[in-house]
This record gives sequence, structure tokens and C-alpha cells, in this order.
Amino acid sequence: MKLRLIVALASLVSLTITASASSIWFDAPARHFTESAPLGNGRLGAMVFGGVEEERIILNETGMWSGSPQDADRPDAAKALPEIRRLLLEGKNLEAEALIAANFTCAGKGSGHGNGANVPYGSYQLLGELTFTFHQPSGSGAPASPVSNYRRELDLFTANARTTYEQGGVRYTREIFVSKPGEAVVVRFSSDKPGMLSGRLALTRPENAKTQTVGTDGLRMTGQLPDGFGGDKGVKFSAELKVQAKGGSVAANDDVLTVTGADEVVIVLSGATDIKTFAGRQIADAQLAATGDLMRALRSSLEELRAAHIADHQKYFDRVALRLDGGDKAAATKPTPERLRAFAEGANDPGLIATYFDFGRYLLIASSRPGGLPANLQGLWADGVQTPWNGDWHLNVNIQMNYWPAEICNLSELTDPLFAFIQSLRVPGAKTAKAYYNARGWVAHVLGNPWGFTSPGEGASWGATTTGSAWLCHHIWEHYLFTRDRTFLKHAYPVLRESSQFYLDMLIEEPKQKWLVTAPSNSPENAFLTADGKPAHITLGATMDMQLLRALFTATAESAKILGVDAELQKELLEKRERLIPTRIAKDGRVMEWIEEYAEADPQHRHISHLWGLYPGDEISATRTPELAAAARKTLDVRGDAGTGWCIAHKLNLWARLGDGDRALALIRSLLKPASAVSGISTKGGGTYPNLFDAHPPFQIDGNFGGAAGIAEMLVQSVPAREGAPAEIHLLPALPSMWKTGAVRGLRVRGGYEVNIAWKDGKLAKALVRSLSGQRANVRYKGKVLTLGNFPLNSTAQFDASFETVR
Ligand code: FUC
Repeated sequence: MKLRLIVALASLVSLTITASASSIWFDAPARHFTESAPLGNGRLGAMVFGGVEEERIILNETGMWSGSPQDADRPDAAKALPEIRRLLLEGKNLEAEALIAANFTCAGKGSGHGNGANVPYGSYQLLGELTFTFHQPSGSGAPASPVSNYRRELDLFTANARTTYEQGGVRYTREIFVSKPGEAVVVRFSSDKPGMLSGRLALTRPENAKTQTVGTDGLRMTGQLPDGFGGDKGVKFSAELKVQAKGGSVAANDDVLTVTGADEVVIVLSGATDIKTFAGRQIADAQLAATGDLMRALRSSLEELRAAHIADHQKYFDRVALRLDGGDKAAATKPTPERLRAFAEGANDPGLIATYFDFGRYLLIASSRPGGLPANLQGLWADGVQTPWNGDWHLNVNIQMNYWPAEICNLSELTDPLFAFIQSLRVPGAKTAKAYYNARGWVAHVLGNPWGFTSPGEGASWGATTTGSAWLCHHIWEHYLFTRDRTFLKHAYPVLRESSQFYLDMLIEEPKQKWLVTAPSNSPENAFLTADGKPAHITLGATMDMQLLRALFTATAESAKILGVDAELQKELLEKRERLIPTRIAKDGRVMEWIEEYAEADPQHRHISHLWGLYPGDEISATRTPELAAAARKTLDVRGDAGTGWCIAHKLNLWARLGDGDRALALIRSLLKPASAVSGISTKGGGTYPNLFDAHPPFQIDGNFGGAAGIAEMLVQSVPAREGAPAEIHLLPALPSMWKTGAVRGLRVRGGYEVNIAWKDGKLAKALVRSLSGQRANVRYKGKVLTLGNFPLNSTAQFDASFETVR
């Protein structure tokens, strides 16, 4: 597999490339899930601990959501809106905030302050735990002999977790994978001597489940999650397994299985819930579904299951390859946690960054597949019944960041669950729009769950951001720009139109400059100081809102034009777009975050919302708007390089867009700072756990995804075609001086192109651009721009080190 990757990369860019491993490995079992090996097929997940006496595998299924649908809108909320707006226009922000707290939060308990497992909002939870407790082969009571040559590895190329060790002269091997084609978790234990595998197999869950044996070699766990109302409407679930013990025997006792004297043990496990997915699919009976999946998987041999799984994973994973050469060889041979520590201490190990990039792509493939639910705050991995912040979909940066790498890293189809989620918000979001703003269209605020929650959150300071839905819509337009898939655009257009209608209705004119502003508004989670020094959140037309609405109105108008519909609306959107507050520079040279130059309550706040227009938006640009870009640099300097994992990942992308590779690399260092395996919720810290999971802390996957996107963004950037100008592809826009030599293949850019680039001695060596759309494009390298005038579909353009002509 590795060979294939290297050959493909080399042939396209004609470079000699030596092998580099893309695996995460340990020389000891995991003590905590942030040391485990995560596996997943977009629906089922497993976290493998690899203990010698006991193998523990935490199981996940994306439908494991407690709670149930509720009406969380306050029906009379809109009555308070005129007064809130009046107070804001009079500069009485705190009074307005008090009214928001009283009227503009959700009805009921909302997210339960992030602990919603037993309220209607619900929490994403684990499916259960599979444990295999090994019995000593030499008979009961014998002391365990010492273990040697222990190695536990997550191979990112094959999506396989392997553990090997020796004990008592026997070599033991374990292999675990989660197959999409097989819809199953597959576990294999083997040893190099016959009859050495004995133990006890259990399938458990901390609450709401019971396990029974099925025949002499099966286990079935079934249960139902709380619906948050004390009723029986909660999600029903089932997990079922069958054990095959070659050369030995299996017996059922009460609710566990016992394996004795086997040469090889294979466990195949399926799982299902009866949650209704956003695609509208709901299985009638979780238990029958799990049994059916298990029966189907068992029709294939282990070899067949493995081969189908690897092919399925590589279909996505192999599209992109990144090589960062020139690191210290010794650094690359260390177990991953040590490698992380050495990196933090200054080791020259760019290969670790390439692995981190691969891991980001791996995690998206494992946690977001067409037809399923979107990757949540922990992807699909949760180890308890109360996941931090309910493991939900936060709309003020987090779910969006999960999908930042999808388009650029050539994983476009994996956005399907995100778009299904956005579509699902239209109906509940229209009710919320009416109840709170008396507006047309649909809106979603900060919180999102599988139950159609679109109301504001339970707190006025953070829960009332109205542009979560506009930010979601940005992904629709981006998907179109990367793929130019008109059918997709046609299907998604009503979502854009109705979102725009909402904001058209909720904008008001502020009297001083006659700007159109969102009212009420806030800059996500951040506070400013009122004239008398009190922290306040609620304002008019926060910068991020204005940037988002410029992007949304542009996307909606352009989509309507492409589809030949809604001429009046196109006109209105473009007119109103010009009346939104422009992104402005404050007296201190920074980008203004709010309508006024308020003092900040927390100058290093983790949300950098007012730079949305730099990344992921594109209204601020180092080449097109240099003054704003300079103001963005200043803004970032004051914000500093620290923060939560996702915040550091956002800054990485921002520095990449500013074209500062060395600063971007500094942010990667900050992102890869070792975090201790166990840590509670903190808004300071950030970093990376031993298994390369991102630390908010706690584990939150957005930093992994934002990190992968940022690394790609350092290598290639793109601007869509606009106002008659062709799309622009920017090669190596932010290459750090330490990344002397490397190559990347398979990245995608706006306008519909695929790009391979090799560089040497810090300079472009060769690049290849393939057209997937037949559109014209300009290609930029450093200050120079070349035009690909006639660029037919599937043709390629090659550039050499001189970047003089196109072949
Ligand atoms: C947002 C962030 C927090 C955290 C939470 C899940 O509200 O401000 O830092 O990531 O989402």
C-alpha cells in the first residue's frame, strides 16, 4: 500500500521520494481513550485500548442520542423584539441583553448547560464496551509472565488497529477494523502457538441496557435511551456479536461468553439504533437491524471483510498524499506520544505534521459518510453517557470546522451528512424564525442536535447568535465552487434562498450611517465593555454577521443566476449587500469586531469571529485587500497564538491565508503541544493528546479537522471566478522556511481542479493542475500569475521550477 502511494506521487511530480510511515503507534496499552486507537465507518465506531490482560474496546454508533423532539421556541418572543432593538439603537446594550435573557432564550432547559443527557435536548453517548479478559494459558492462578516487544498501532492507510506482543514465549497478535461494506466491527486475536487463547468476553453499558447470550457463541445487548421527558420515546439500540474460536471452544454463561484453548478468535459485532436520520431514513427495529447486519457480515470470511474494508477506506484516503522531507530520522522512529513530546522540545520532525494531516483526513473518512449523521464535537467517538457539550453540533464555529478539510482534501462526498443536517433545519428553523423574529425563511442559532433544535440556547450571552445558519449555508456554496455540481446546487438552492429571506427580514437600518445591521447580534461568545466598564455581549451588526451575510447574499444571488431563477431576489440581495457594514479598521490598526470601537473584555478571546472574512470567508486577502490583511495580522498578534485546539487551528488557517508560512508553522507547533491524557473542560490549553486527538481540552475533534485544513491551505489556496475574472489557484502560498523539500498530490481547489505540487530547497520544483470543470484559471506562484486560457475538461497543465510557461 505504501509503495503504491509513493509511486503515484513520484510519477506525477517526478521526484525521488523515500517511504514515510503514516501510523500512530504506542509501546504500551491505552489508559484513557485519548490514548486509544479510534476506528470508524461513519456510523459505527470503536476505540481500542490494547491491554494485555484485558482488551477493552469502547463502541460507538452515531444514533446513540438521548432526548427527543421538543418545542423549545417561546411563542411570544417576537413581541420583545421591538423593545430589544430600541434599546440597542439607544446604546443601552445591557438593558437589551437583560430582555434577551428574559425572552430570547429557548423555552425549557435547552442544552442543560452542556449536560443534557437527561433533558429533551439529549446527549450523544457511547454504544457500549466490549471487553475480552484473557486467561493465563498455563492454568488459573498462574502469575502472568512478563510482556515484551509490545506494539500497538493505528495504520492510517488500512484503517486497522494492530497490537502485537510476546508473553511466555508466545507471540500474540490482535487486529481490529470497522468496515463500511461489512457494517461491522471485526476483531481478530491470534497467537503463533496453538490453543493459547482463552478468556471471557463481555458486552456492557453503564446504563439503560441489558445483555443476553444468543446460542452458545453470541451476545446481544439491547436498550433504550432516556427521551428527556420520562417517557418511552427515546432511541432504541442493539449491539450483537458472534464469536468464532478456531481450534477451541466457546461457552455461554449468564450474560458472558467464555473462550477456551483457541488458536484464533474472531469476533464480528454489529450495532444499530432506530434514530431517524436527516435523510429521513429510520429503521423499524434496532434489534432486527443489528441481527441482519451481523448475519450479512458473517457470510464473508475475515479475509473478504478485510479486503473490502481496505478498498473502501483507500477509495477516499489514497486520493491525497503529502510528503514533508528532511526531518531528523531518529525523531520519526519514536512512539507517537514521545514523538509529540520531542516535537514540542524542538525536534525537526515534519513527518509528524504529515501524519497529523493524514490523521485529519482519516478521521473524516471514519466519522462522516454519505447517508449518515454529521461528525459531531467528538466525531463519533464518545466514552460515556454525558459527552462534553453533549457531543452536539455547535454552529458558531465547531461543526463548520469539522468540514473545513472536506473539499480541499478531495473528500467532497463526505459532506453529504452536513448538507442533510442543514436541509433538516428548514422546517423547525422556519418556526423559530417566526416565533422570535416574525421573519420569513429559517434560522438556527448556536445549538444543533438530531431533534431539530433551532431555538436560541439557554444563555443570553452565547445562545442568541443568529448567523449559525448563514455560516452553514457557506458550505453549500463552497461545495458548488469546488465541484461545480449544478444538480447539487439546484437541490440546495431553496435552503440558501430561505436563509437569505430570514436575514433580509431581520436586518434593520441603523440611523447614523444608514447601514443595514443584524439586530440583535453578538460576536460569538465574546464580550465587550460598556462605557462604564461592564461586560456586554449583545450589539448591532457584529462584524462576523456582516461578513457572513455578504457571503450568503452573494452565494444566493449567484446561485439564482446560475439556475436562472428569482431575478427580483437577486437584485434585492445585491443591493442590500452593499448596505451592510463594511469590514473596518479601528484606530489601533486592528479589524473592528463590533459596530463601535468597544474595549474588549478578553483581548485574547478564543473566537476570532471578525476574521471570518479572511478564513473561511475570502473578503480579506493578502493580494486583493492588503490594508485589511495588515489589520488582520495586527488583530492576530494581539489575540496571540494560544487558545483551545479549534482556536489554534483557526489561527493556523488565518496565517496561511495571510501568506505567512513560518507563523503558520508556529501555530502547528502550538496545536501539537502535548496535552495530558486526562483533562477537564478548559478554555485555555489546547494541544494534542497522545493518540493525536485534538484537545480543547477535553477531546474535541474540530481542531484535528481545522489543523488538516490549515496544512492544506499552506500548500494551495484558491479564489473562485468572480465578476468576469477567472478562478485563481495559488501554489505554495505559505510554505514555511523549514519545509525545504516535499510534495503533495490530489488537493482540490475552487473552480474544479486537482493539484499536485513538488518543491525543493524551499522553491517550486514542479506542479500539475488537472481540470475537472473545463473552466479558465489563473495560476499564481509568488508574485507571478500565469493564465490557463483554454483549459478543457480533464486536460492537465504542468509548471516547472522556472514558472515561466505552461505545458
Ligand atoms: C463553542 C466554543 C467552546 C466549545 C464549544 C463546544 O461554544 O466557544 O470553546 O468549543 O463550542
